[in-house]
Amino acid sequence: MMKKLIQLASILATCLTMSAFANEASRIYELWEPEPAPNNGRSKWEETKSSRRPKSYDRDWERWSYPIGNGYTGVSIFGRTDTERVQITDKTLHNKGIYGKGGLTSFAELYLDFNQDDVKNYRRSLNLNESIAHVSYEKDGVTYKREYFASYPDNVIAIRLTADQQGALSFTVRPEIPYLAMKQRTGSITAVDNLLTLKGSMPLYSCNYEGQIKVLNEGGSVTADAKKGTIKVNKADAVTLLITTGTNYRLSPETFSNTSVKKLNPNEFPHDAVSARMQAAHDLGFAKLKQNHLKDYQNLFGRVSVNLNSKPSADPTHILLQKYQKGKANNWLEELMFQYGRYLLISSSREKSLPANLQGAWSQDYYTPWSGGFWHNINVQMNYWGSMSANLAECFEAYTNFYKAYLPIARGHATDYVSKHNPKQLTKGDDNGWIIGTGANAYYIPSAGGHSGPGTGGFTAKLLVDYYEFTQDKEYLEEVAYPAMLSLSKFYSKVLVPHGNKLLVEPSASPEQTATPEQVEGLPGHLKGGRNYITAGCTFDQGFVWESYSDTLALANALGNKDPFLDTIRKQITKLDPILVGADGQIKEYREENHYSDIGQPRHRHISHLCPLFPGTLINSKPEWMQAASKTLDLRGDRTTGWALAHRMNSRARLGEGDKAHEAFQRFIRERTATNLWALHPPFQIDGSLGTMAGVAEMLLQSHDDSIQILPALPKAWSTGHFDGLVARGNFVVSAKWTDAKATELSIQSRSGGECRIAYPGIGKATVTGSDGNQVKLTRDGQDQIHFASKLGEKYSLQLVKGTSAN
Ligand code: FUC
Repeated sequence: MMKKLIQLASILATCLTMSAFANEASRIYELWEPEPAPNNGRSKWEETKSSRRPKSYDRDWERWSYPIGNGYTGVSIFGRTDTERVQITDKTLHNKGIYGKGGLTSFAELYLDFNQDDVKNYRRSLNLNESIAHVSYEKDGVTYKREYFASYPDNVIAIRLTADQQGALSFTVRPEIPYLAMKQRTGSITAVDNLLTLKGSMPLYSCNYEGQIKVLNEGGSVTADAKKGTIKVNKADAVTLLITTGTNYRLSPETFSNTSVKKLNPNEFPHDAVSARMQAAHDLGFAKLKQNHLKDYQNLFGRVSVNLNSKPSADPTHILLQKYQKGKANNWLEELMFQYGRYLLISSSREKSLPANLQGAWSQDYYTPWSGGFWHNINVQMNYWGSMSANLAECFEAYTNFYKAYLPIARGHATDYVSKHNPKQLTKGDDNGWIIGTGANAYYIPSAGGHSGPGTGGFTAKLLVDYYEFTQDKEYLEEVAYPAMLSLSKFYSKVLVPHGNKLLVEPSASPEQTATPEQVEGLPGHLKGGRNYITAGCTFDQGFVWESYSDTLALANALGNKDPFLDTIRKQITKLDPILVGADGQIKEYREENHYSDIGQPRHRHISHLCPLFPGTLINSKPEWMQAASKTLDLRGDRTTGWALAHRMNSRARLGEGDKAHEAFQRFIRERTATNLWALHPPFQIDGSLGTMAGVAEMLLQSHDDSIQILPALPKAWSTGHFDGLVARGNFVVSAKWTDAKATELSIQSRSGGECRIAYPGIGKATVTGSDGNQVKLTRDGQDQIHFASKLGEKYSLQLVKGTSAN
């Protein structure tokens, strides 16, 4: 399905190397420190009911370790010289988790005992251009080096240790199965020749796991200690460590629907698969593995550059961050954060892996905060907001596959939901659509309800629609996006209840907002569990019904589909009345609200009533609603958590408020970013990193309203710069250069053909040439918009005329 896109992407990559911004490729983005990550250990392991910070919390891991990953496996590297710690997460390994419904838990720890102190010229780094972590230092006149990477194509972790003197490498390889004492898993370690095997099971869901570590020495010797489960390397010249992990997990409807121990087949073991991968990696050897890894990774990472006229900094990352936190603006750090977001997405979400979870692919925990799941009331969606615009649509395929696997369960949930809340609307069979609620994980798919209304479904489906709109993949439209939208719309049509001449979702809840009994006294809704206000027609739910209906109609149009149900949508969409402006000029969160925050916490992290602004589009359609959204953001304020700042940043970008979007980004960096640049809620959650990455792209390029908007929310701080390779809906790849906030160069590659409509102040006077240098026939829609019929694969340059407002 992606083949055509990938082919075009590589054509484009070639074009970009020849482009005016060619030297961009030489900008190296790296995180680095002159010290190893500290490793003071975790807090006590005992079980806890705190979803935010379980007792296995490990501050050093969270703030200082460097993450690498290949979608399946996440690895955290400390880079130590006494005892190196390499913590390994396999996204499929779950214990019962914090809520008893499954939760991510650490797979393994790998310790390398070097016992080297007082080293000189120490440096550790994480190179984002190559996705390789490095450690180097000197000890007793010998220079030691290490490289670490996680390969997606060969599904293996490779670590290479070298020294500049022969026979200098002596250390013990000592793996550990964490949290065995907690008795939720069994496990043992064997050491035979040069192979360590970690094996056991997680009886809760019959999950069998295996990890293998192969120690390949060049020179010297290796000796296994069967009793201790370790391997000793003695006087080697160089060593390659290969690590493969696996479980018997299957992404399938049965895994979600089967109950408890029957979720997986207890008689199935990953041994053969893990061994075969190890053998294949061994046969390839380190150099070829690295070559395969670079080819795969750089094809994705190398597609986009963003240059905000910054000077690369020589400071260690924690100093760079500290200076920024003390108020020193730094565009380099902002660029680095953008590329780090892209790096983290590639490292935690690949075509054949599970999607990026709440912590991406990294958890050293016994119980990962919030179970390390796929949170569907904003977090998992935020993980993918930037996937298409930042030219990483392939990474979203992980979510599509997840969606396909959970769809039968989600259909069952829809039938149950309608029979519970609106039984008269129930259709026999399973034609009641589908719905997913908030706290999903690799083994469990919840229904909507509780603290978040069924808008969670539309929130999710927006990604499927976006995937089609960005890639123009017709097969996806036909097989995934349109059926998903039609079916979701059917579900929504059954949860709408007439209120006068309006149709309102009932019951309805604005995600996680909490109200007091005094606030809701005398109102038609009620407080659930004493906190969440459950009512009819919250903006979050009404908004997503509107978005889903309108997307369904648009996709039906693209396909020429005439399903009779579309008439129901056409009738109902006019009665949704989703956006209401209150007495303070705010977008109301609840219909019953008059003044801002009559109901709910005024500074709540969620801004779910602004979802029709971003990622939705409804609010964008009316200037007075845009103004009300801006007012709402002012009232809500930016004193909030990591991911919540990312939503504010994207929302401000949609409003064209570049400086305010930038302020949210700055606050995110100052207050919610760890020294390894991970996003902190706190604790660590990947959504903030990926959401702000999307925010940068959204500030530079937008395409939600049928036109490609160039530099729609440029802040003063970025008044000069250029970008290459961002993607607009319609599958257009855009490059732009600007000085003093005015575009000077613009080029567009059409990856799917079709009408290309570009909006920019003064662009009406521009001319467009194709790759042959000939002028293209175009239509000018006034001063600020042009459009032309683009040809598949063609690259166009725009000549912006001096003297217009564009130049
Ligand atoms: C949502 C948020 C919380 C947290 C959780 C994982 O429910 O409201 O703040 O991020 O997801």
